[in-house]
Amino acid sequence: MADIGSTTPKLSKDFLWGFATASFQVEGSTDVDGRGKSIWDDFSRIPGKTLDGRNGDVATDSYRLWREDLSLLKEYGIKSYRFSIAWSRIIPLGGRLDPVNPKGIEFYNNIINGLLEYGITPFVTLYHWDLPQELHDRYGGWLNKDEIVKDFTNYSRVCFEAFGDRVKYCPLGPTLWYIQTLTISFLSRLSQECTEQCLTKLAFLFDCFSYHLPSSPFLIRLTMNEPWCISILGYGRGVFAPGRSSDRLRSPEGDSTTEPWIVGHNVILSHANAVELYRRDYKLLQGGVIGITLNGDWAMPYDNSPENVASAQHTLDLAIGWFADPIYLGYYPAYMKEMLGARLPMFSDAELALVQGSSDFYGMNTYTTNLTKAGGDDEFQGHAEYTFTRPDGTQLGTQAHCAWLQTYPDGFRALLNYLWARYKKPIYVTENGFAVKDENAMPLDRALQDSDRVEYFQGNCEALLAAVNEDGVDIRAYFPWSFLDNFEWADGYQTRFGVTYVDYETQKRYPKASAKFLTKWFKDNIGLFSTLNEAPIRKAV
Ligand code: PNW
Repeated sequence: MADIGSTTPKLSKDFLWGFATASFQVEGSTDVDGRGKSIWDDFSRIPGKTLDGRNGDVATDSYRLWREDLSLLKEYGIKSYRFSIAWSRIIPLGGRLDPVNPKGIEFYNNIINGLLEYGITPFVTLYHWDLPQELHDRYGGWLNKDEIVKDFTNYSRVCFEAFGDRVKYCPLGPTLWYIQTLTISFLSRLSQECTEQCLTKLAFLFDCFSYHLPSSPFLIRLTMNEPWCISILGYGRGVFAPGRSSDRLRSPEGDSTTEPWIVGHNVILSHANAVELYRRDYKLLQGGVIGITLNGDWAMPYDNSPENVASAQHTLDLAIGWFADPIYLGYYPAYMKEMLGARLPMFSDAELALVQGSSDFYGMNTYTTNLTKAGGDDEFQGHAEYTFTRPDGTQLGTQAHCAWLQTYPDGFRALLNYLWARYKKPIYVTENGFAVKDENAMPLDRALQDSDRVEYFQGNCEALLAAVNEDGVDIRAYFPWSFLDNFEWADGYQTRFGVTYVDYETQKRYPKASAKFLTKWFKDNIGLFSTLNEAPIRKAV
């Protein structure tokens, strides 16, 4: 039977997919070209903080090997690449009065221009955990609201200024850009009459237009990666930089009962201020979208007991609602207010006006599903305990190298549905991935046959397709974590998340079976049409 376009529903042709990385995990070259130190440089040097005492000095050497990396991305045929900018390469000392480093700007310009030449959309994260050490030393970094909000907003401005003009490169870009420029200069002459509302409407129109350009290579901006990890792992559990905690065996300083909540609040405000700046001064000219990305795994009650059912929602409130509720709905979750009382900082009315609506999409990093039981005193999990063992003793899925990760595609689909129903924003899956058990100890040829990772991605890709086509969830992007094996933070280099194997002796890259699987899957499952509704009826003949 000839098949002219299968009847199987596909993803829209605008669907973005690609691989993700983060600056500190891949770049290395930490002391060249004027880069300042970040909190991870110092933290990883404290004995006992990372597995085998490893650090990011070399990582995957991507600062030097960026051309090779871009060629491999092109070979993979991805549509978009998610990477992060190292704040301390752009402003080595971090602050608003500190000098900008042209070498840092040049490095990311090379990457952005290289991607655009290959027709790959840059998806940029401004902050993926590598705070300039100087800001931490000077005034306490994320703990100091007034300073950090201003410094993060300034750093964002430098990035919007330096990298945001690339919309001009899209095929219809020059025309679109010309029309925009003319309209804006006309309006600014009439600025008395032109209300903010009218400018916003106009920006929206341009945005719709540019969004629907065929694979328009505009920059997509993320302010922050995973505020829960920044706050809880950095200032509560003390296992990530800067390593603060009340546990004196772990850290000489810190207060896990108050600091994580202050840091989370300040991260939200810094994000919101950067977004406001972008929308006010850059969006009209640069187009594109801006948002935040949150980590959060699906939570399923261990059994039907009312307290365990409640614990699943408390887990979601803590992991996701803490940030998503204020940003998309305008308030902190009631459960958190009740649990934390006066320890949860409050937003002023003016702050809330900035925070609510400050993300154009829902940026979703997710890895697994936890079965939750009520109990325990862990505030950071919403007083819930997690397990992968069902009441009948079976495991939820395939175990990864990390204790916290098992495969469970139904949970991925359920979480997509939950987020769409609750926040009603298009979803960009900005991270999803699997570390194969003991991969680091395997000979190369076995490591390249990463069948557990293929199983993970196959399950989740099918779940994603079903969420789009059967459940009607608006999902616009999917970024497997990660392009390369890399520095897995406190777990050093033994945990490998890459779809590309990195030999750390030679820095040679080898595509794993999962890279080939994903490349083929997206080739087969991205359709020819913008939306399924617009597609002509396709029949199998
Ligand atoms: C994410 N957990 O972090 C990060 O964005 C990446 O940089 C990282 O490499 C990746 O996931 C894999 O770990 C997480 O403990 C770190 O649940 C820890 C957890 C979740 C996400």
